[in-house]
Amino acid sequence: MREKSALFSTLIVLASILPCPAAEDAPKTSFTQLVEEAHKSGSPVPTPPALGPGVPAQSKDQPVLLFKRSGASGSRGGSTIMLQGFHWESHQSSWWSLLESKAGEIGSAGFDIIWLPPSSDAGSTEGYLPRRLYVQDSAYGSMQALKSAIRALHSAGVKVIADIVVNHRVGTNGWADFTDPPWGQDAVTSDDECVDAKQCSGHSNNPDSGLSYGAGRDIDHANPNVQASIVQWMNWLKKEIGYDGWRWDFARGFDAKILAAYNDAAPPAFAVAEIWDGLDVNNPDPHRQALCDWINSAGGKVSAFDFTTKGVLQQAVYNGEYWRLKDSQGKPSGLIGWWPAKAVTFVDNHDTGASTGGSGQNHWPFPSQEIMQGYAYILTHPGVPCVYWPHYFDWGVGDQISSLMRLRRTAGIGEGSTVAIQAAEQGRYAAIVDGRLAVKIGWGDWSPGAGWALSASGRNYAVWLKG
Ligand SMILES: [Ca+2]
Ligand SMILES: [Ca+2]
Repeated sequence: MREKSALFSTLIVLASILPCPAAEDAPKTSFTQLVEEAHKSGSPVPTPPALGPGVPAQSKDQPVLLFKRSGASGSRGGSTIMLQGFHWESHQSSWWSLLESKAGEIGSAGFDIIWLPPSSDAGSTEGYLPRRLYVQDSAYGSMQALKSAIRALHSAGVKVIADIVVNHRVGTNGWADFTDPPWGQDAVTSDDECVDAKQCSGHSNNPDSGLSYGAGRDIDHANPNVQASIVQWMNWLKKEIGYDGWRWDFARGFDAKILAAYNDAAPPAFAVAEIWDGLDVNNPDPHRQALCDWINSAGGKVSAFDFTTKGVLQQAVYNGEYWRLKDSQGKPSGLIGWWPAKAVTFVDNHDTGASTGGSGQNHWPFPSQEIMQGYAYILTHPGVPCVYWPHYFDWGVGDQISSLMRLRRTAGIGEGSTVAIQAAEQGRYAAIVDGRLAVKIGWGDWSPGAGWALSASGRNYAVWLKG
């Protein structure tokens, strides 16, 4: 654990924000291209990209005065670690009961936060087509089982994050007959598919304020009745169900400023948004710039999953292209290189990776044989690392992940830690973090030298602590 004065924390935050370069064009790679890119494991080794120097930034919405370290409140000494507490096939079993039975293990492993799947009644068993928001009986179990699991997790010292899906909603019997809470059809955006299909008897005068989603009715978040209803529901989730914070699903789906207003009106211990844009792995800067811009738009109050780091890291591991992990300014290439305090890093999630007991989604998986290289990187680097349930509990590497988590905490590595990259080339990457921890991934040799103790190692990774 590190003790830091408030001023020092502020300086770290400022240092983290200022390098964000000015906005560039949003990446134009489609989701399909992105998936194809990820699957090109056998592709020829490309030439290292010539990245221009980042332009120091004065974005329109400087977050400096707005920013608060809300993430730290869910942490133990700033080394916050998160667990994604489900996968795509979790609905097949009594998941809330399983979580309750594992609560002690989750807490003692050192997870500060767990993210649960969407728990409202839904038109799909996974929960991402929410129907009756106040009905918390779902394929994962009953409301009573959910509340009981959350109580057990709280007793184990773990905060619980709800998956908030409000970009869209489905009707109770038809396309847009919303009950519990009741919303009129003026809750539906004017450009939703149900208007064209003449399945709504009415709709809002406003078009979507973000991306649309074809499988559910896109909601008009400018509608004051909708806004009040969502805020009331989220506060009920806190008070009645016991949730502590929010994971914002499909945050590209509507105006970030309204999302931030909801977040403010139902204040979380921790909040993180899913912003999953297409990535050109040979030019990742526009991708992480878009994450910075979104965080700024939301007033700097909500973190973002670091999809840039995920994409660059797995590409590096596929072909040994570890030069990808160092940007033109010598920093990490993902969001953690520019705004680490707002980055939630991960190796895979329920959409990108494999799931246990079924085919799952598996849209953009990390190379499975090298999964521990991924964890050796994110658990030794800044940001808030998020461990994926199947990796920890089902893949036989839980002990290795747990060891890395202990080293992170022992060395006091946290959201704003400083990375000094020692090697980034074909076959190996090495860095010293905060002067206390050294890490190497890849098959190439590297050692921090005298005065360091080898503290964890496995397939193509090693971690040392300063002696
Ligand atoms: Ca829609
Ligand atoms: Ca939308």
